[in-house]
Amino acid sequence: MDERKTMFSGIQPSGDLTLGSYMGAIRNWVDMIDDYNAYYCIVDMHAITVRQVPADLRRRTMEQLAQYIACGLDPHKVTLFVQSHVPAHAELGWVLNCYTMFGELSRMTQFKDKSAENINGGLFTYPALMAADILLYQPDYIPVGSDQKQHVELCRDVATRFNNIYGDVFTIPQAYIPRVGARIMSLTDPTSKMSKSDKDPNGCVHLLETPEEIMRKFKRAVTDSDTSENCVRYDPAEKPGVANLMQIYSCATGESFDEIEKEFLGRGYGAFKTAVGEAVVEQLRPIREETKRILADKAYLESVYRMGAEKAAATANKTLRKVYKKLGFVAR
Ligand code: AQP
Repeated sequence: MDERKTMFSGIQPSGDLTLGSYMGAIRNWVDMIDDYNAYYCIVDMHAITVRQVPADLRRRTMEQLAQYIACGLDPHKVTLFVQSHVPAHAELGWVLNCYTMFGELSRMTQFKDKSAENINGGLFTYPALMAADILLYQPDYIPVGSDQKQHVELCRDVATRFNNIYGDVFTIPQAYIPRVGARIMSLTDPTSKMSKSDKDPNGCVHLLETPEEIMRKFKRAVTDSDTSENCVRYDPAEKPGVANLMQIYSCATGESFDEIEKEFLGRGYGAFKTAVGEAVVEQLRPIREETKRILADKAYLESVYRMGAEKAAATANKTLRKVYKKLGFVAR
C-alpha cells in the first residue's frame, strides 16, 4: 500500500508552455517526484473553452507530454495522462456543475479576464470541471501558481458542500503554492501574468525557444519606468519589471533576492538582463534538447499516455462509482 500523500495538477495545451508554466508549476512537480503519489494531466477539455485550431491542439498535446518528461517527470514514477482519455472527468464535471452555484462561478476573475469574446458556457463552468479533475484523484495537495488559488478555493467549497450532503466522499485538497515563481509576469508588461496565449510574443518565453530568441526577449524586457536609477533592487510595487526578473533569476540560480542585489550592485540593468537571459537559456537548454529527442519517438509517447490513462482511470472510476452510488444512480 502506498503511504504517500497524493498530488494532482494539470496544464491546458492552449499554447506552447512558457517559463511561467515551468517555474510556477512543472519545476515544483519534479522537485516532489519521489515524495508523492502524483497525477499530472494535460487538460485538453479545458483548452476548448477558447477556440483552438485542431491540428495545433493535437501537436501541443504531444509536445506538452514530451516536455513533461523532458523536465524530469518520469512516467514510471508519476501518472502522466491526457484529460479526454479518461471519461470520468466529463462525467464528474457534469455532476459538480449541479453543485456549483451561479454566483460562485460569476465571481471567478479568470472568467472575467477571458470573457472579452466567445463567452461560452464551458468558459463559465470551467471551475466545476477543474474541481472534478482534482477530486477524482482524492488528492491532499494541488501544486499550482498563485493565479489558480481562487479556483482551488472553489473546488474546496464544492467538495465540502457535497460531503455535507452525502458524507465523506471527497478528500478536501489544499493548494500548494511555491514561495518563488508563483507568479511570473510578462516581460513586456510586468503587471500581467506571463500566459501561453498572450498575443504579445515578446512578453513570454517558451520552453522550446532557441537561445538567441530567449536572449533577445530578455534584453528587451521592461525594467523600470525610472531607468535613471538603474539599480537592481527588489521592490515589486515600484519596480515590478525588475522584481519579476529577480524572481526568474532566483528560480534559475537558486540565489536569494539579497544575494542578487549584492551581485549586481553598481552593474546596472543591462548586465542584469543579460545574466537573467543566460541563466534561463542554460536552464532550458537540456529541456529543449530532450523534448526534441522524445518527440521523434511517437510510439514511446503513445505508450506513455496509454499507460497513464489506464492508471488514472482506475483511480478516477473508483471515485466516480462512489459518487454515482451516493447520488442514487442505478449501478450499470
Ligand atoms: N505566469 C505564471 N507564473 C506562475 N505560474 C503560472 N502558471 C501559469 N502561468 C504562470 C501555472 O501553471 C499551471 C498551468 O495553468 P494552465 O495552463 O492550466 O492555466 P493558466 O493559469 O490559465 O495558464 P496560462 O499560461 O495563463 O494559459 P492561458 O493563456 O491559456 O490561460 C497552473 O498551475 C498555473 O498556476
